[in-house]
Amino acid sequence: MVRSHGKIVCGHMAAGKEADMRQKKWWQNAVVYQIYPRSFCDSTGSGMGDLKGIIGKLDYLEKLGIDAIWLSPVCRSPQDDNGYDISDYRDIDPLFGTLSDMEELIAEGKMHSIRIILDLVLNHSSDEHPWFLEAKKSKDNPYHDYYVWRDGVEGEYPNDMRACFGGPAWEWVPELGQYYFHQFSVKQPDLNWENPKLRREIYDMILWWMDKGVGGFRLDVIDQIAKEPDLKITNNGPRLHEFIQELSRETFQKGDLITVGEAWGANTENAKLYSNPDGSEFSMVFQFEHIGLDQIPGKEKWDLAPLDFRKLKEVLAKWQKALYGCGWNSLFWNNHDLPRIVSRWGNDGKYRVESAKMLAALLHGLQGTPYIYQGEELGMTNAGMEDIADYRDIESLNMHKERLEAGYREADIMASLRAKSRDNARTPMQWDDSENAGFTTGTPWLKVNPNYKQINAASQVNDPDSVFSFYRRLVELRKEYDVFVDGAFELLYADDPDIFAYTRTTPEETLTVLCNFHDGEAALSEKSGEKIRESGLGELLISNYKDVDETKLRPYEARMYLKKTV
Ligand code: TEU
Repeated sequence: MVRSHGKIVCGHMAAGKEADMRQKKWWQNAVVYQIYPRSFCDSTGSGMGDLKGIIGKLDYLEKLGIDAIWLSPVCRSPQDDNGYDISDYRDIDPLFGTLSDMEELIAEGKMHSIRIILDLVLNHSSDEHPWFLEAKKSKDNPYHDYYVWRDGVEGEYPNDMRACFGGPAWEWVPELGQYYFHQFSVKQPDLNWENPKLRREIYDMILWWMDKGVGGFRLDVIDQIAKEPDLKITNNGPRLHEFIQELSRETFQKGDLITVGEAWGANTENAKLYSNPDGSEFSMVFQFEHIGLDQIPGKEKWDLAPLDFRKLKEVLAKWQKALYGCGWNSLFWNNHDLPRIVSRWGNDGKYRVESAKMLAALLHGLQGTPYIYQGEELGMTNAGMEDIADYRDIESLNMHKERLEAGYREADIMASLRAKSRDNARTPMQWDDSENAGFTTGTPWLKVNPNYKQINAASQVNDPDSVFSFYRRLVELRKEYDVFVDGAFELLYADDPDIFAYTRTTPEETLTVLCNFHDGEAALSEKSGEKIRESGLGELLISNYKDVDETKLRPYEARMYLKKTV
């Protein structure tokens, strides 16, 4: 990798570089499991998941084979955005337990070889954080400059910027005659990263968590910290990488951590900075280019469009190639903000099991660190909730209100929510077929998906054909064969309307992944098919049908082959 005019250019890897890459970092063949704590396991009957509940499920997670847990925020919070509005970064919210429960989770995690990754929300705090309560007192308060303020007149906003959850991005504080800036809800004022004192407080807080033995951090909307509201810049602000490099130098580089930045504004160029193998920023970033491929271009995620499958192949292939040898991908279909992948791009009816496995194989064969979102390993589906009264998410509720006021039809709004609401991912984890899916003995904070009697962990953990067992084997394979970490990516069947296929190659091994993304049969066409058969694909590592037909892929069929070349 060489730098030329500030850009990182990757071509063929130089021999030295290749050797370098082969000195694996622990997180390169790791698999991370994301837990949304309020929906995972309730140990008290409060209806809300908690840390003790997670501790009780470590055996389950060890069986799945994962290396780390990314915990969505559990710090003290008024819960306006389910914990993404933090009022004390150094304490645990009583909803989830205590600081000593967290220490126990870290220690017990170690016993199970599972590291704990905390979610750092550094772009904004809660408006109930003591910093903000002080900041609001007066313009000369030492904390005032921890936030982003503009003088003004009530009713005349500094500009027309909108917040992500609807409404203006400015909130009036009459006592000060000023507006504060918030990219998310009014209860999530943006922190002012221009202020070195604020940055130092943040670093000290991170070092404090590192001292407690956490295994890494996921950094919420990190590409939005260097905002320039006067220029209407939210993500990728001019000082972004300067801030991130300082943050990394002052904190992460003092430990052996996994760090992943959430960056909706990531592209393949800046991702090479974010995930530079020299460790100057993060281990990797979450990029979202593939996530927007089923909405009307230029509109909101609620404006639904069928998935552009060819584009999906193009985008994932582009990321695989661009970061090869000079960065690192994170691999995910799901998280707590996204609909369930089996409902979204698979088939949650007749082919639920096949399509859940196919999507897993497709993702886990790629180069990068895979993330499994709780319940994905069971093939959990979208919530399907018909009544707005059952929704809890601030983004969904605000959108419903705004679109009704704007004259949208209720039926269309509800269709958008059923497809894309964040609550789809947030229904309680389905542990067994007892009441409330074994998640709680109380009343769950969000309704359990009624399909829990068919889809639950208890029925899958010991079934060799289950979605769970398929994921478990994929996690194992990543550790067995170096090609999963090192192999160079090549897309096959690029123009095929149904097949997503690729190879990963090292001098010693070739991994071939063949997937049918749709519910019809897909012929393995003569031209590319022959090429594949001639060379021989090697050993079948994993598949989701009982037998193999060399000429075609059946609905949602997935096969992964490994050939040793030396
Ligand atoms: O999400 C960032 C973000 O931009 C989301 O709000 C996203 O646009 C939306 O969910 C898509 O529907 C992060 C967290 O993952 C999310 O849960 C938080 O609400 C948000 O930041 C604010 O902290």
